[in-house]
Amino acid sequence: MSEETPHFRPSIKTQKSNETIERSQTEGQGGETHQHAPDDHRLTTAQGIPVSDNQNSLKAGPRGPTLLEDFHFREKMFHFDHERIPERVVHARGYGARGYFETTDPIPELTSAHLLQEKGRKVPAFVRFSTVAGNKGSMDLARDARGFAVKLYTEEGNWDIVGNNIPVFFIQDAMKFPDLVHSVKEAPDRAFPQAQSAHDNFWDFISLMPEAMHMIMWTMSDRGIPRSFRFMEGFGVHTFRFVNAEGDSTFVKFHWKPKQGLQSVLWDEAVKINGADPDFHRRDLWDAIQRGDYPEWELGVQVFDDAFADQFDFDVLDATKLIPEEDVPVRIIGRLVLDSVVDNFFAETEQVAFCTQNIVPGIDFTNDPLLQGRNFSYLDTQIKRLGGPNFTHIPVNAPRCPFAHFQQDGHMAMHNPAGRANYEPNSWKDGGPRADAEAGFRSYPEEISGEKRKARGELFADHYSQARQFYQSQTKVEQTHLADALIFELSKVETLEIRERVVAHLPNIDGDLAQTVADGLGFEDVPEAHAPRREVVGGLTKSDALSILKNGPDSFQGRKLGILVTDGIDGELLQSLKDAVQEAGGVVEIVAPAIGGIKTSDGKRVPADQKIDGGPSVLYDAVAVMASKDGVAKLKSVHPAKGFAADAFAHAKFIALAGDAAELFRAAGVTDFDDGVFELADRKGAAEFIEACKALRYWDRVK
Ligand code: HDD
Repeated sequence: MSEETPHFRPSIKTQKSNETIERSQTEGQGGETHQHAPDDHRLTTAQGIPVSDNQNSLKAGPRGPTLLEDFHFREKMFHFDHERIPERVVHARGYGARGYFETTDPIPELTSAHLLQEKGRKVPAFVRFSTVAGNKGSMDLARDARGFAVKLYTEEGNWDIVGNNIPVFFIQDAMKFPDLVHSVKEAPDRAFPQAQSAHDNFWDFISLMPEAMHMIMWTMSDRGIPRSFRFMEGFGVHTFRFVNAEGDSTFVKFHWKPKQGLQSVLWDEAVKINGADPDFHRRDLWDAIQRGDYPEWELGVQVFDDAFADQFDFDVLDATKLIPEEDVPVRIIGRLVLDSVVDNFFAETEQVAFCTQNIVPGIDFTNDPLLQGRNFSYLDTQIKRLGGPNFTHIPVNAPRCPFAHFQQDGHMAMHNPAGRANYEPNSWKDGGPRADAEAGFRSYPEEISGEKRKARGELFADHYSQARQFYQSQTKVEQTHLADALIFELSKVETLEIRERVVAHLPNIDGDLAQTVADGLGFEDVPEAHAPRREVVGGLTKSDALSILKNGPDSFQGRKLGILVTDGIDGELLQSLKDAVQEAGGVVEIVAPAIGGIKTSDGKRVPADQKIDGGPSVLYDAVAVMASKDGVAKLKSVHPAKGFAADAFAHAKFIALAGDAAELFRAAGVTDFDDGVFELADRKGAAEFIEACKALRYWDRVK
């Protein structure tokens, strides 16, 4: 047995890893933890002591026991054993990216926020998207709300807008948050189900919390299964305040509108994507940024005053209600662009600490009881996760503007005051910073009075009106998806009484919805409706802004075409299809029987991106199948190839067929080709097909 094991040096010459290495040497915004020079390959301990052997621990003889004095082994193991920090109690699964925010329409008349005073003012941003219920390793396509948390590093400190992709919430008072989260996460005895709401505990809680009904409409809609983080809206949810330089205040709600348009997947796709690529959303964001297709959102504000709030049918402090865009239009004031992936996931995405209470002068809170509770909770949770009060010293959390205070010491203190003064007032010459009554943050001096009571505002008791408005604002296709989702989820609920108690809320929302769900669950009748605590407000106008399909992209930009190919296909035709996709700003992935790719009829090799069983059609926005006579004969006996065809058709995708590809579809049971299926013959046909793909789905197929 040899005492010296030769060093293994991994090759790092893949294109992708080279890119990453270059970037991390030049940028390093968030992860300046590695202090050694890039060309220094000498392995050391964390104390900087050079290491002679990284394969063997120190032993008394080659077969002897390991010696305690092996400080290298001891340190390596000690550090490894402490690698994990507690995952977030909610929103554990998430993915972050860097970018910037730029003001496009300044609003000094509304707010004194420095960032929003001038057109073109730009600040760095960090955004983390997430699911809510699943743990850190869960799959991306769970049916769930998505977190949409934005940290803006402004010149007056960090401003966090910690929102979701849904503008309302399940509950009205933060008091109920632990109950909500306990109910949706795994049951304490069996530790399942994870990352899903389709179980008894969740629906038991919901059935007893009518205030959740509006949010339930949203999570059961296709908003709960977005196609990508890039194609979702974001919302600040609560009503906040703007305060201008004169001290005047207006109410404001924040909206992030994706330039890329809205898009979701179908539930059957979600289920299959979770198996085929559990990292679908994070991969999508990473790939888009890496190829320079930077996702962009507009920041919009709905601004309204006390007079509007007083005549509005609902309480603007109630986070289970939204303000329809038709009532108060969204004014676009800025844009958020994500143009850089992180250097290190842990340093940035895992350690980023969003806090709702991080606001800057010119912004203020309202008395929304959910927001008030959140302001307490977020700071609290950072201590637990990041280990102490100095989490603002971690680069991703540190302000990018000058800062100065008298806080000191504590675990991992990195910014330490110089000099003698660590208290105020003091009489020292360099006595440190002082408060600034003019420029400093001042709360809006709202007059408050009231009895000290555990209670809620009267209008909070309306639970169904906006749920109805949401449902009725959806297209027929979307209404069907929503009903199907409720049927799916409730079919996983084992306790009949819980199923019935949930369905008994639905007649208060929409009679047809109640009937469809009752039928889908095999009920003889719709259960008797729960008596609403407050009369449902009828006649609310339908709002197009609430539908995804009415806010689609009308472009194939940033979307993906999967092309299933075989040997012997027409190489020129393939190229014209690729060109058409590229022209539209989309991406192509080649799927083939083997990862080595195929040979076209003129003998050219085309490498594949996916082997057929790793590239099912659910991963793509549209598909093409190009197959020669021999090729299709082989494909017909490959189950995943038939699945590729059958799923693409069932999921209402636009499909292009070339050569003998139609035979694969017939073998997969698809015989009725409709107008969403294109015969691909030449360059013109390719362009026409991609033009049609802008609509993303051929919904007529599944009407
Ligand atoms: Fe929360 C994380 C969004 C209500 C307590 N929340 C968290 C994140 C998002 C939201 C996006 C992840 C941030 C990140 O990426 O690190 N939460 C919301 C929204 C809510 C909401 C839109 C309703 C409008 N949350 C809410 C309430 C409470 C919390 C009522 C407690 C009173 N949320 C937390 C938390 C988390 C969190 C426990 C877990 C990890 C963290 O804060 O940093 O404090």
